[in-house]
Amino acid sequence: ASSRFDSIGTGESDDEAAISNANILLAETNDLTASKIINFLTELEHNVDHSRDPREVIELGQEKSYDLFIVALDLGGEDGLRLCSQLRAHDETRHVPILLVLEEENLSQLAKGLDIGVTDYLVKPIDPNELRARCKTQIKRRRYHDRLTDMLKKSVALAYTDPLTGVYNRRYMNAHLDRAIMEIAETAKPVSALMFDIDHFKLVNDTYGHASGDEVLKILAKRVTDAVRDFDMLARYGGEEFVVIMPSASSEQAFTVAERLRARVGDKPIEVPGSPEALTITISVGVATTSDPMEVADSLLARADTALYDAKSMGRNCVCI
Ligand code: GH3
Ligand code: MG
Ligand code: MG
Ligand code: MG
Repeated sequence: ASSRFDSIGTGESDDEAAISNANILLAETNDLTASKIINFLTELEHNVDHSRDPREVIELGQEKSYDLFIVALDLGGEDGLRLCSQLRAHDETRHVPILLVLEEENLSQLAKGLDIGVTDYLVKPIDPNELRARCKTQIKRRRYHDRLTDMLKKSVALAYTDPLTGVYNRRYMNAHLDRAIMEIAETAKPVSALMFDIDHFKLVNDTYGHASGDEVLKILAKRVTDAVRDFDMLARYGGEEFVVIMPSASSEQAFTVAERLRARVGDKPIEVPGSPEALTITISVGVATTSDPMEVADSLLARADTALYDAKSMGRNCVCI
């Protein structure tokens, strides 16, 4: 792409490449200005959508993820600043930078625009190099903002989920279970906990490698997630031990679910990359139930663990209460 950039006199093709492919939405009713901007930005390898209608711009902004809006102050009788403030009012477009395009004689409107949240501006007639520079700055800011948001989301997720399987982690599950048990005081409905552990999992690792073992854990977590109710919570309790918290579930109901999980896991062999044949994995499950709002999570889990131990002693691939 460097030859194209050379044609407009920039010597920074590496840097340019890093910010190509931006999604830009142009709101402009002046066809000449619009085609100039579109041609120029397309040559810089950006994707440009064009609209002459503020309502359509708002709609597009909801549907598609844009890196930049370029908005003309004068939209053929409609007010570009009004559009800008609407873009700022919607969650999907709130943080997308806006470049305002205006005539020199309207520069007095700029202060109002900046108040509304316009990020930068261009004065007509548009100078291509200025357009390039200002777009580049805004797109860079946008990408930086996206990266920060991404990092923040990831660190928040890390606080309550297990990175390998994506299910809740032990700490979060414990707090959730304490809350669920306290709610028994109001609901008068029992809370059950299932604890399960993969049978002879060490053998999977020893035979097919740790990476295959990880894959089994992921697929197992997915199977179990699909098999429980939306308000049941699956958490990774330890290495290959998981817990399901079931609010409003009696001992019998929990046992039925445990049997269903055991069957779901064991009935269908798991295809694992790196292993020649699909692996049949079984689990042993311990079930414990409480109707006492004063019981603590650790005590209920200890009872589930004891039941799990019984299931192992009974020969595995079974459920104990
Ligand atoms: P049992 O039927 O008594 O549960 O036998 P087991 O082999 O499953 O039990 P054991 O506790 O002896 O071994 C558990 C194994 O789980 C040992 C450990 O290497 C493996 N494991 C724990 N966490 C992970 C993990 O994150 N990934 C992989 N691949 N293996 C793990
Ligand atoms: Mg074990
Ligand atoms: Mg095990
Ligand atoms: Mg174990």
